[in-house]
Formats: sequence, structure tokens, C-alpha cells
Amino acid sequence: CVQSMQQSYSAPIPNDKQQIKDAIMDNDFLKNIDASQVRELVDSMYSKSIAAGEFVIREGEAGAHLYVSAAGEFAVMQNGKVLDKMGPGKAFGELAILYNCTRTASIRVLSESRVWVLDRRVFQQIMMRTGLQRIENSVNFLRSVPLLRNLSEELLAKIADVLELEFYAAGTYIIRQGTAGDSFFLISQGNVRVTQKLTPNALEETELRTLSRGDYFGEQALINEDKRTANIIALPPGVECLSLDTDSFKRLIGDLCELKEKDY
Ligand code: PCG
Repeated sequence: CVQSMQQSYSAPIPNDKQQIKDAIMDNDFLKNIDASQVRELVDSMYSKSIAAGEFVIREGEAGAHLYVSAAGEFAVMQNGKVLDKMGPGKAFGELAILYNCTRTASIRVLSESRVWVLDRRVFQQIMMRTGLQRIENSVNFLRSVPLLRNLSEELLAKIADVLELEFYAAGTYIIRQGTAGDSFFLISQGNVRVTQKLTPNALEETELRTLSRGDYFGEQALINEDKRTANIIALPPGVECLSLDTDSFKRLIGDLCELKEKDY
């Protein structure tokens, strides 16, 4: 028993560390984490063996751990249906840990497996940043957004200061056509679908486009002081957005020519 405990909860050695780091850097929602923080995350993971047939994660539950698959085969499931299969070297369980939402899918072990585990509390301790560092991270992202490319560092810092980080699970309507609007959004991770009912009585929504990291949406209702003109729906596995309230939007970026002239 003691033997198996030691085997079950060992810390990573250099080869393992590389596997964990590569998995983190390969995950869209984790890859922008600061290198020094990634090192700390890797050093804090422990190994756990899991028997075939067991669930590592159950859809709908609260999440307490982030995982990296070390060996074996895993199924990603939703509503009892297999969406995908994964082998070693994949980070999973990050969404509930990053955004405090419930588990968006189940992960079931198909063959005798081993995972690297990180406890949420440890993750949050490592990720905790001073206000200044958080703003610096946001400014780095804002600098890469084409819409904002001509803005001064000072203005970008002001925008970063008032941005709210939000996460929307796959399938969520972030914006509904015809409702009142009070926010503007920049996509920092993931993709959304833009759909529209072309006539007021249309039954079907027509897909207009998809938007991705660095794109924005929600400006129309704010600029024209009118209802939302389209639907914005989060695509799998979910979307991380930075949002601005109407006042901040008007004060800080509402005057940009690209926004005023935008005509879809
Ligand atoms: P808003 O506030 O009307 O909310 C829906 C958003 O969808 C809209 O602002 C735009 O930012 C965004 N969008 C992206 N593509 C299109 C498009 O082709 N037409 C319209 N009306 N909105 C679009």
C-alpha cells in the first residue's frame, strides 16, 4: 500500500516536466501564462494512476483540479456521447479552474492511465498577480489587437484598467439579436459564431461569419444606441472575452474611425 502511494503521488522528473510544459503550451487557454508561472505550475503537479473505466472529470460538477495526461487513453464525453479521444501530453480540466465554471465535459479513462494533477488552490496561488502585472498582461494583448494598433500606450493602459475578463461556455449566446446592449467585447481566446434572423419573422438564424482571438463585437448597439443587430454564440470549447461597459467604450475607443465606419 505504501509502495503504491509513493508510485501514485510522485513529483515530476525532468522528462515529465517537459511533457507537462509542452501540454500547457499546446493548450489555447493556458499558453499565454507567464514562463515563470508555468515553471511553478509544472513543479507543483503530482502523478496519479487511474483504472480503466473511471471518470477523471464529470460534466456539471465543480472543478478542483487541472490535469495533464501522462499515459493511457482518455475519452472526452458530453451527454454520454464521445466527442473526442486523447492520448498522453494533453492538458485538460483547465476551463473550470480558470473561470470558476462547472465542468463542461466528462473525461473517462479508456485504458489504465496516469495523469499529472494540479490542485485548484495551488493554481490560483501561483496565478495570483499584483494589479500592475495584470494590467501589463492585458496591455500586451491589447497591443496585438488590430483595431487598437494606433492607440498610445497610455490609452491602452487605461483600457486594460477597466476591462473585465469573462468566460462563456460553448453554445452560450453572449449577445442576442434584439436585446438592449451594454457592453463591447474583444475576444482574447476561442471563437464565436455570428448569426442573424434576416427578417423579423424568420425562424432560422443565418450564419454571417466566425470571429476569433483579436476580433471584436458588440459595437453596433453602443454606437447607434439601438438594439443588438446579431447573435454572438460561443464555439467549443468556450470563449474568453475582455469586455468594456458602455461608458468606458464611449470614453476610450468609441471615436475610432474603424468602429464608426464599420458597415457589415
Ligand atoms: P451589436 O451590438 O449589434 O451586437 C451583435 C454584434 O455582432 C454586432 O454589434 C457586431 O459587432 C457583430 N457582427 C459581426 N458580424 C456582423 C454582421 O455581419 N452584421 C452585424 N449586424 N453584426 C455583426
